[in-house]
Amino acid sequence: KQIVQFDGKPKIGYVYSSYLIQQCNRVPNLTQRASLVHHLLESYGLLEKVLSLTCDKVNDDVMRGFHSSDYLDFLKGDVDIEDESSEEFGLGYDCPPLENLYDFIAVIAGGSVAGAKALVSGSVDVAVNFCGGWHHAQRDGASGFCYVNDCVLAILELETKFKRVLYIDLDIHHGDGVENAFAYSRKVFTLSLHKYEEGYFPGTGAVQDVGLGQGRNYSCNVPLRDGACDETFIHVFQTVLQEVMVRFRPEAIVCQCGADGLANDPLGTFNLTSDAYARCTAVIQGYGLPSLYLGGGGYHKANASRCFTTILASLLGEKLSTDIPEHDYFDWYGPSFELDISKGLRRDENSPEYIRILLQQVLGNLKLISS
Ligand code: V1S
Ligand code: CA
Ligand code: ZN
Repeated sequence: KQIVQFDGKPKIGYVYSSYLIQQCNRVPNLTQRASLVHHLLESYGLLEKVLSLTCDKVNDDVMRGFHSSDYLDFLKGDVDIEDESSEEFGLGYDCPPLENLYDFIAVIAGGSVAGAKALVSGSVDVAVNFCGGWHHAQRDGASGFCYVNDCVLAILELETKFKRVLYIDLDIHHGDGVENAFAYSRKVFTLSLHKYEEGYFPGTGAVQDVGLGQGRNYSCNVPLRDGACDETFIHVFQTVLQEVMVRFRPEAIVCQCGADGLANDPLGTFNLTSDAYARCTAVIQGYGLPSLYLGGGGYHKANASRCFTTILASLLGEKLSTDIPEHDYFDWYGPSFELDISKGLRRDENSPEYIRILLQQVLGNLKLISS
């Protein structure tokens, strides 16, 4: 049973600063996407319906709440890719040495921490930062286009007020950095749905991986096969989330909305449309808890932008016209110039039998959460 705790419409905060967008536009393989997203939201008039949350760079103390001093000191120096320590700290193929890396990570972290602070102060019920969601960054190194784990830093901020925080990861990749950060904790429950297959990045997230030590049973992994379609994804998500909510009873939620599960994503192999994402976020919204929604992957930039826009509209309870309004980035949305994304032709390899066994295993694991 869903309990709605907001009185009337939730107050939604949108994290924005021009510097955040400018820096987020530099993320490898996602250049310019942040501008695309911001301008599509604006063109639909959605930014008039949210509270703007400004943000700044986080200070060193905040950063050291998760990342190691060695890693941070390394990023503050002149990163030389020829240097041995570059590899040690994860800089290289997926995470090239961007200029002024430390300023970059400080503002990327600042966006999600600003969203979390607004939830802690109660100035908003829901916060959104599509420039966040960099879930692979580890305590002591960059990984998979992620140099700083803003998801972890935002959760740490939420923990100052909320006793139990649930992290949900909708990106097609396993949310390994966040899971590792809280693997030993009972205060943060991590749930990731992802493609899991040999050779697929990052290679972790088996259904048997449920957390460590005191935190055993407080991590949940839902490995899926190629071609996952909206119906499969929503069914699995809703079923698992319901059980997590009842057993873990979170006081706040962080949801990474990586859009690389969309059909035809250059790095993904699922077959989702924006509808799957909007329905998952609507399910979360139905629980009425303070929630922070972040971005993440999504390498067909126009489609990711369509998806994030559909998510925010759904959170606001707004219905959008499928005709993309004319604006500075309009050309990116051709040839359809429509908001809706059609599903692809991939076969859903998640057979009903596979899903039945998967849910049996996952729900079995969740029964072991101590209440
Ligand atoms: N899949 C994939 C992929 N593609 C790339 C890539 C593409 C173009 C480039 F110019 C540079 C890199 N890297 C990868 C993956 C990392 C995916 C990160 C996803 C991030 C997220 O969406 O979850 C959140 C923002 N990296 C790898 O597969 C690693 C290698 C294993 C690939 C082969 N090389 C030679 C070594 C590293
Ligand atoms: Ca995921
Ligand atoms: Zn991803």
